[in-house]
Amino acid sequence: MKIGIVCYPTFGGSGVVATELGMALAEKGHHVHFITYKQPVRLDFISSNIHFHEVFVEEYPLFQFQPYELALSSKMVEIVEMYGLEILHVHYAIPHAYAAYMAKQMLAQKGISVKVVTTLHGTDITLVGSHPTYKTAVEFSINNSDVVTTVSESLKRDTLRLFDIKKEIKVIYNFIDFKKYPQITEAECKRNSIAKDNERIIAHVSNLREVKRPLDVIKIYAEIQKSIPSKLLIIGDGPAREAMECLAKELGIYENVLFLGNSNEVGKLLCYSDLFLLPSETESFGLAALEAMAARTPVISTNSGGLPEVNFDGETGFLSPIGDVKDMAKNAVYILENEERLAAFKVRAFENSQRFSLDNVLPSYKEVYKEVIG
Ligand code: GMT
Repeated sequence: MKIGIVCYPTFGGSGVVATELGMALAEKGHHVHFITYKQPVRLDFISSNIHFHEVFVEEYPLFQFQPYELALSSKMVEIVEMYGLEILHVHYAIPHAYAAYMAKQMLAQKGISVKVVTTLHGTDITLVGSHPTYKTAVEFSINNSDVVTTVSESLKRDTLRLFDIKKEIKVIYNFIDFKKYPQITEAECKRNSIAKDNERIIAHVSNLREVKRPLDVIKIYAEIQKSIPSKLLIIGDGPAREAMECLAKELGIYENVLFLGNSNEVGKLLCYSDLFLLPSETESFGLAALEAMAARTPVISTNSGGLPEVNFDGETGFLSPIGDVKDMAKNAVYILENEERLAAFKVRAFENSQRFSLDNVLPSYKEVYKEVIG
């Protein structure tokens, strides 16, 4: 098949899933064309079937905001025509689904048919997409896609609750390509470069936006380290970083918190970790939690959105109500205070992550593509 993939090229989960999907399809012999404004951060040109087409936005002094959708839809038309693409698979509705609809219409005028598959990822529905500023256009683009998928049952329910949807929505969970996931042995994982022998290592990975409740991460850790000697790794960067640093200083724990910034090697960094914190306000799936579990790290998270579909309470970690810092800290201490208990949680976290392997999930996307192109 010849597939165009449109996504955000940054460290966010939707871009990561789109990139991994494209690379997996290319490895299976499909021709995959990434169409976006920058080369996706996780994109490896591992196969001659992978192509990247940069969307260039011409700046003009009249524009207060650059018309990216226009440039994107023009690029989609160009690439579909040039390479005979059969499918445009757009990840994240805003503005990709809308731009794909426009591209499809422009191509139809030339007698060229292309199918649009839209994968909804989370904030494109729950936070941004349902805002009155965008709602009409997002609803229209979802209803006019040929196939719509969501990354969890919870996101499907949210989409049906927040929009007037006339289409069937298929749930296809996010996945991990375990082949690429570093299976680092304990000996290889040089924990003592980060923490002393008697210290536990706790991690958080996100874009440090408000929706992740990043200050709760610091507050939970402040509680944990009262009884568990430990270090906290913050992987990722974003608007709340300074506030997190200030709070850590205020609570007297700053020297135990390591801000590591964005990384392309999350898997390797997680090999150091004993526990993962994800106290998000909302999370359609929580790819970061899955990546943690794949690195044998139990997860302390909220019970919001799709997190209960990924993290099983009392088995792979614990779920708590949003903002309940005390409960999350209590659960974290329960896991960390006992060596055998921690080991059992690590095993179960890893075993559960296997449900979301590339081999289990890729066939669902291939089925969708086959159905849509008939
Ligand atoms: O979490 C973010 O703000 C990034 C966002 C994205 O689109 O890059 O993540 C969303 O998509 C991920 C991949 O499907 C999901 O794992 C995240 O749970 C989801 N984020 C939210 O729903 C807040």
